[in-house]
Amino acid sequence: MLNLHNYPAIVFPEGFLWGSATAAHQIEGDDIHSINWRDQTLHPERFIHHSGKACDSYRLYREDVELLKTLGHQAYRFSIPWSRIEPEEGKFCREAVDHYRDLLHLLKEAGIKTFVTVSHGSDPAWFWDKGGFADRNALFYFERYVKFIVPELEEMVDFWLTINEINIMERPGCDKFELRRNYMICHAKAFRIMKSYSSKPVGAPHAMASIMPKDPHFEADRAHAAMEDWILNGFFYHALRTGELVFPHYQAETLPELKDSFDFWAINYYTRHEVSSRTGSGGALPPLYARLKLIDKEFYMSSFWPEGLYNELLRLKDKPVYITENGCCCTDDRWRIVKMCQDLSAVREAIDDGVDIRGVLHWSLMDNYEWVSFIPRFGLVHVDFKTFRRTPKPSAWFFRELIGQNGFTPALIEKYLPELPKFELYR
Ligand code: IFM
Repeated sequence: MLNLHNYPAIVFPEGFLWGSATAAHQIEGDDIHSINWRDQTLHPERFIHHSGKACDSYRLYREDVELLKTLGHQAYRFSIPWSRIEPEEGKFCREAVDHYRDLLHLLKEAGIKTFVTVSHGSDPAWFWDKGGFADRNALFYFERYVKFIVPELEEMVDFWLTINEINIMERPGCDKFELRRNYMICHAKAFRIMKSYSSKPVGAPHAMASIMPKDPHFEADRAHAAMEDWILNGFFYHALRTGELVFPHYQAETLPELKDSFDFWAINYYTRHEVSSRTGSGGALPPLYARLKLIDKEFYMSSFWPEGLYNELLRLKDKPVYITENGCCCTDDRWRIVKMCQDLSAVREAIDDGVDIRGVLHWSLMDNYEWVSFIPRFGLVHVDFKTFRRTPKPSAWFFRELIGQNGFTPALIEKYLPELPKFELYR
């Protein structure tokens, strides 16, 4: 690993946007009408924890805006839970709409730019009873929801995000390609609706990862890695650029509405995966070497790989890029600072090499519910899940200073990391 104490001073272009990101299901609590809540209740064996009150942010949102102000964030990404807006089919909830209007209003007053995701894991349970994203006949409901919510919030939103991480969506019993195609159709519809009501830029957050062959000298591993990379990354870029869906073992298909359905690349980047053609299951796994023991649990986020971020970003020179998520979960908060510096230096290099990157949103503002448990803590701010007390970690103050300087210097790194954290590896 590179020695952070040898890093040069890094400055970002003027006007670069710094902030953080969250999602409703993960912070608000009581997402009772969502399919995730229903799954947690009906199949507790699939979850380590129930999301319950999460960070109680639906109630404490004013405090969270204060936190953003204190920490100097210039932008905030959050999501609108469809489950609260339309808890029952066709019944839109005024109180929920007003809640998000108020949140947007407070952010606007604070001068914080907003990135609003209209779908980030809070689909209403009733929608999935009708087939959800797996059923083409049910997609009409999503379109109706987007047509309702966009004009309600439009005047206060700065950037729209359609559906989070379409490229890794799966659901038990659903055909992978059918599901992906339907998400693509919905993204394209959401994009067109947003453009018809709003002049604000629209993107679709993409779960980007660097895919590596386990044995780079073995042809089958290289071929396998190339295919996995297409399925995860290339498929999505090609589809958004051209409207064509090209998926292994399926007849290619073109969706005219999908072509060029984005104003900027919205990128969520965390790590790399390794593929082996000898494991049977194939699929992408965290690399077996150098797996950092960041939390006391096996988790996909176990390897830092800024080189991957740099390489992947070079594929995206055709439109502006916002990093809509980047961060790590760790028990020792110093790792967060290490990863931030590594990934941001990769971002700076990609800018130098011609990628038009305009901002970075840290995942996440605060520790939150990581889909099956509260164990991975991704927050700049520590949350006590019993009292909901928020306490900024040193990384939050580091980030605040970084925002103030629009970059970082060796002196700043040494102030927060006089000693670099010690490696502890999973074997
Ligand atoms: O918490 C998730 C988020 O909901 C989507 N992107 C990855 C994050 C960390 O795993």
